[in-house]
Amino acid sequence: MAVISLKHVLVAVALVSSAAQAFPAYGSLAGLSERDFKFAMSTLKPRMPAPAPGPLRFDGPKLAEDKEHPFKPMKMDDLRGPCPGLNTLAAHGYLPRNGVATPAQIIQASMDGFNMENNLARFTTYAAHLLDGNVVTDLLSIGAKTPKTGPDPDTGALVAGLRNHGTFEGDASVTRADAFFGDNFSFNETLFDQFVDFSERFGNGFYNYTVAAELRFHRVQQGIAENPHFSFVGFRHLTAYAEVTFPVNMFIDGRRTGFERLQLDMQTAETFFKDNRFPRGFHRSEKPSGTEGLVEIFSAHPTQPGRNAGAVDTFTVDDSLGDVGSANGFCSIYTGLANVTIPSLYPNPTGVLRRNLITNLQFLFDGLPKQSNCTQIFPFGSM
Ligand code: HEM
Ligand SMILES: *[C@@H]1O[C@H](CO)[C@@H](O)[C@H](O)[C@H]1NC(C)=O
Ligand SMILES: *[C@@H]1O[C@H](CO)[C@@H](O)[C@H](O)[C@H]1NC(C)=O
Ligand SMILES: *[C@@H]1O[C@H](CO)[C@@H](O)[C@H](O)[C@H]1NC(C)=O
Ligand SMILES: *[C@@H]1O[C@H](CO)[C@@H](O)[C@H](O)[C@H]1NC(C)=O
Ligand SMILES: CC(=O)N[C@H]1CO[C@H](CO)[C@@H](O)[C@@H]1O
Repeated sequence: MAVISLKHVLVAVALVSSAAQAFPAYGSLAGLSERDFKFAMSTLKPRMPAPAPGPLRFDGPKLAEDKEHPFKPMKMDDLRGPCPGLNTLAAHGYLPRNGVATPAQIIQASMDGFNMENNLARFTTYAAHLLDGNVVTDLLSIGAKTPKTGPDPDTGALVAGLRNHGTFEGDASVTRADAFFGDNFSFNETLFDQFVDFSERFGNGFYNYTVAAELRFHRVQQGIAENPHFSFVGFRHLTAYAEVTFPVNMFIDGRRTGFERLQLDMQTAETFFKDNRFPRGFHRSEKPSGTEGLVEIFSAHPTQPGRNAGAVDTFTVDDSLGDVGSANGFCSIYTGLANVTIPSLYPNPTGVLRRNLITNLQFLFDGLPKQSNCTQIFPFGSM
């Protein structure tokens, strides 16, 4: 008798707390149990995915911190994550300052603030949205408020947005430590000191493609030697190389020319990586920019995708989710995402979830580089 009433009390408490605890509109629906999914759908407002913005009309350099985009310090409830580019865009109001946005807003902001090239902005953003966003509400958070990255105990939601480890966010970042070491998204002073040291040794005090090649390779070697769970597979094999080109292509003032245009000074680097803001007077890139320099950075020290097997120095090659260095590099990464990783997050989608997954996968495919000629994959069928 006593046991039954205690059980009733617990059930009642659980009902009250889950009723009070609506599913967060930006929480990922990946991997939810059927029960949690039903609850989520009962509280969420589904939206048709907004169409992807096209290229900029004026695509030259432009003052980033203009009248409409002043820097403002974070408020208590603002969400920030591992990407210094997106954190900066939110701090200046190119993105909603709270850090929750639609994919269309993220693409537009990356173009407006940094002149990121349209296809790259689309491919990156839809990959992020499919991996970490809420595809039913069409919202993605660029990070999280609390350090917590696991599922929310009340709703099962993955609320960490881009801080979520192992989907987009990954190991071997140049200014953020691996998740294994505890803090996977914050600016890390020790690693930034290493960034400065490499820039002194290989770039005469500036960060450039030569420095990027050395530092990228070194961070991979560090991961293999120090992190028993070091993982460098599939999409991460691409983003790790793409991200080291961004500081040269998009953190340097677009009014520079010649050799100087490709040499990033340390004060500017620190303003973006640590303070997440545009330097005073900064002008965005002079032309739509993306992963220029990636091939020469990769070729300087080619690596293969793979992971440590639970102990340091046990790196084992695994190219089942793609390999940037292979003949069809970009397509192999796309195939890993569309054929394996994304369907594994959503094993049996139906209704509006399935519809929006199909739409976002189409947007992802449309964002592939124009010359890439990849075979499209339809893991959820077509509409
Ligand atoms: C288009 C949408 C974008 C998305 C979804 C995105 C997402 C991310 C994520 C999840 C990471 C963390 C990956 C990791 O290192 O573990 C990251 C890193 C990074 N992002 Fe972005 N990003 C975007 C645009 C940009 C832009 C426009 C810039 C620069 C102007 C930028 C610069 C960087 C840099 C430099 C890193 C590397 C940080 C490091 O290694 O310490 N991103 N981005
Ligand atoms: C910064 O990164 C280093 C190297 O990965 C790591 O040992 C250290 O614990 C990190 N520091 C903080 C404060 O997270
Ligand atoms: C990087 O800087 C070093 C030192 O100035 C220079 O020798 C090298 O050519 C630069 N690399 C690139 C790609 O600009
Ligand atoms: C996609 O995965 C299936 C197995 O789930 C496999 O049979 C097929 O060959 C894969 N397609 C591509 C293009 O890799
Ligand atoms: C694109 O791929 C198709 C089939 O995979 C092939 O027949 C065609 O020649 C390719 N086109 C280019 C421009 O590479
Ligand atoms: C795997 C993972 O998410 N690791 C960590 C990421 O960073 C946060 C904040 O320090 C940790 O709480 C997670 O355990």
